Amino acid sequence: MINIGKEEFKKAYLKKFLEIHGEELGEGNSYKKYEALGNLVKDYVGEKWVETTKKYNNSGEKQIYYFSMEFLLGRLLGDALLNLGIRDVCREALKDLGIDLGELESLEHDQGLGNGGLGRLAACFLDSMASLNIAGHGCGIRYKYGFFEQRIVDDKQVEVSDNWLRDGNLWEKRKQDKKEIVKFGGEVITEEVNGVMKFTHVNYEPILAIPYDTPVVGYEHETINNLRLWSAETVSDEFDFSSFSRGEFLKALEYKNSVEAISQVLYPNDTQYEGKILRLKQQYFFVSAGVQSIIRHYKKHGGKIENLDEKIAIHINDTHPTLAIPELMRILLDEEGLGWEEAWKITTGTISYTNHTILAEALEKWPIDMFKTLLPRIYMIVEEINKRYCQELWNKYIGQWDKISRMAIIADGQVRMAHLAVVGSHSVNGVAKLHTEILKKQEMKDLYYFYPNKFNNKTNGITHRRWLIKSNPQLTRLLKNTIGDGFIKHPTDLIKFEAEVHKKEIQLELAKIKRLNKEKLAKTILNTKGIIIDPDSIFDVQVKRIHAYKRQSLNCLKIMHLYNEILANPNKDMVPRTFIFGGKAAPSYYLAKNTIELINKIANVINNDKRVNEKMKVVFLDNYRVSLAEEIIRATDLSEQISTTTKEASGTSNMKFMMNGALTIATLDGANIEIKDEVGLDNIFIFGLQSQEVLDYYKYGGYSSYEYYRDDQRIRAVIDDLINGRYCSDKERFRPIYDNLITYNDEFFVLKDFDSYIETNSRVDDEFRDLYKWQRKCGINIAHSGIFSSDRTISEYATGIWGSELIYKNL
Ligand code: 26V
Repeated sequence: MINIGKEEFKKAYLKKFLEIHGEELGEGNSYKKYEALGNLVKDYVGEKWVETTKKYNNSGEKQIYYFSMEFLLGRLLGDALLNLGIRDVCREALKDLGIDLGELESLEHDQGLGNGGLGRLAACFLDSMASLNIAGHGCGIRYKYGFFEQRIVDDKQVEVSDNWLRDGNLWEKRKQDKKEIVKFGGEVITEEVNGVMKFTHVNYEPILAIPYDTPVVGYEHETINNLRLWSAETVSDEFDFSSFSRGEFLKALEYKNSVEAISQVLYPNDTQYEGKILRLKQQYFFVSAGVQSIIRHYKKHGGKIENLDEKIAIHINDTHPTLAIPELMRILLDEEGLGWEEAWKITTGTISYTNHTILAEALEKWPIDMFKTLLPRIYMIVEEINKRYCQELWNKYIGQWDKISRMAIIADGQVRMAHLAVVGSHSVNGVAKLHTEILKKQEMKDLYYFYPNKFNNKTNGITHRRWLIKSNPQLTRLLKNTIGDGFIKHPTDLIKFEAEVHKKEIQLELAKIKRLNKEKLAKTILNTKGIIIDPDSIFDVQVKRIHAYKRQSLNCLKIMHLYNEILANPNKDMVPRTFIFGGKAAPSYYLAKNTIELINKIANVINNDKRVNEKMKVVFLDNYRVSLAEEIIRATDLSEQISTTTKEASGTSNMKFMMNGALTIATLDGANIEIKDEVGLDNIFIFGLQSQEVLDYYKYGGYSSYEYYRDDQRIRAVIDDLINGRYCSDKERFRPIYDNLITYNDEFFVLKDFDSYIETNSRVDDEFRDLYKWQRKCGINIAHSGIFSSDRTISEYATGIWGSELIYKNL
């Protein structure tokens, strides 16, 4: 904890302002004020950062490296202040100077280097590792452009590049001296020297990898870990001026651009995605730089290669960093001179892997030719891994060629990254109970039966520091006043709140806090969208990536149906509702973009129909991102978690909503199941198909969406409304959604679940009328949300996967 009083802080701030801007603090220019504060905070962080690194170097404790292509950090200032323990002092000090801390915090550009759940999970994990004093560091790519910014123009999504570094990034530090070289292309010369095979990589293209380090501040400032993001540059930046006169200058520039392209942009998680060479380059680039720098550092501080797996753990976030396996093998074999068996034991002992989805389109596979040409030595190693593994398979499954080729790493002209990840690591985990079961019994069945001990479950979590303490200060205050502040360090202590939630005054207090947060969101909506919403209405929220399996379409049909009902019965007795959506569609995912347009068209029609406006409004919030999520989630009454059962590996926004006292309407999918188990069926609204029913439909068929259309007049009406011009004068506009639901038999069972969804929604309405009862349920959700803190998840990873004595001691 930093010990500093208000006056001292003021002085330090004014001094910092003068120092970095060369002028005294004056009126206006808030960004300069933000910069001064950020730099001051960085000073506080800096000393401890060096100290932590020194401590790690001397203690020899096991170092964990979390490799991920995505880190969706959001803004950093507020969290750093909170974890340093000076957010309140800072707020007061700035207030005296006429500055609003909230305003400065909001000037920071979100660090949006991630698509969604997977990238945000990586960010929550970094926060938890630092806060639990675990030596856990991130390794990824410093994309020049983050995930695109979404604008809504004429109701449609338009993508704008996210130039997040434009105004500088005060948190990062370029570490020129820690650069690495990554080698692409070329050939491998194989020769025998003194009876040992030697592999020499020649004629390759060297690329410079420059690390940028960002401090990860742990709660109470005891530990500051490191997030290292790599940027690609040409090996030599000096232009050969003689080439200028030879007319080759432009060529040189072109080359520079092609190299820098490697860390230029984050790939969106597209359904139509096909293996692109630039993505493979990105993967090898950061993984090779990361593994090389880990080993260099390890050896520099006296580490012995034979003990690597006792001292280092490398965790791969989905298959994207799987090349860490052959890269580590390459270093151990070619540079350290180990034999295959020993290298393999160390590699598998070091690496562990998390799977984040069962969606087939996300399983990465690379064409052999592309792989081999770009990474010739790595390909040889993967081939050898595959050969030895297939030999083992052969020993066990003699003659079962089909099975062996199904399980192989290289087959059908492709390299299967998920198989490589399972074979080359000692632990494979899913991210919620159902997901892990589906991995074991369906998606990776063969691999599971071959390696039963590798598979385990680690249900996801979220950092309660950002998602409760920082983003919902009023609720945090109430919790502190009623159950003390123990839950900050031990989030499962939130369970103590359960004893309070039956009290009327607590229920009223919860309602008051929610109302305040709703008013704030209503203001944001008015300012950004020009839509007036009623803070007394139910805020019914679905914010997440737009995808067919997440079924924003089901929510749309519900809203369209409600609209029909109110028009048919203007006196319908209901609680007014505001339907709020947010989320980005992958740029080439046509159906998802069509869904965004549908939501906006529905909003236009409904929000301009005075006959229904006292009862319903619809809002699509542009550019959903971490900072906007913080504002929305604390103001939500009803959290929509309505994916087709079996499809959402875990979900993490479900946990954030719960922790902020929203009730959940959900299918029994992903971590919704664990949430239901925690709070009990009385405190969550469950509907829809069960997982076995979905799996059976997929296996045996038997579902006809047309029959639901034909037999249910409510469904017929809303489906017809998609193509009769009701929401858009161009009647063909929403034909893709119509076709998906009717012509192509509704792959995600939207119509099948419609009835139970509508029925469950009317139960929501009934329950909401009783404020006390509703708030008691909200309170129970808050009380039970502690186990969904990523501190619990990270403790499980540390003890169950990364295991080391020092880690056990820390927990
Ligand atoms: C796949 C691809 C394919 C190629 C282009 C870029 C790209 C980027 C990401 C992905 C994988 C996405 C998997 C993912 O985000 N899964 C989500 O992980 C969350 C954290 O575990 C989990 O809560 C969500 O349920 C799950 O959908």
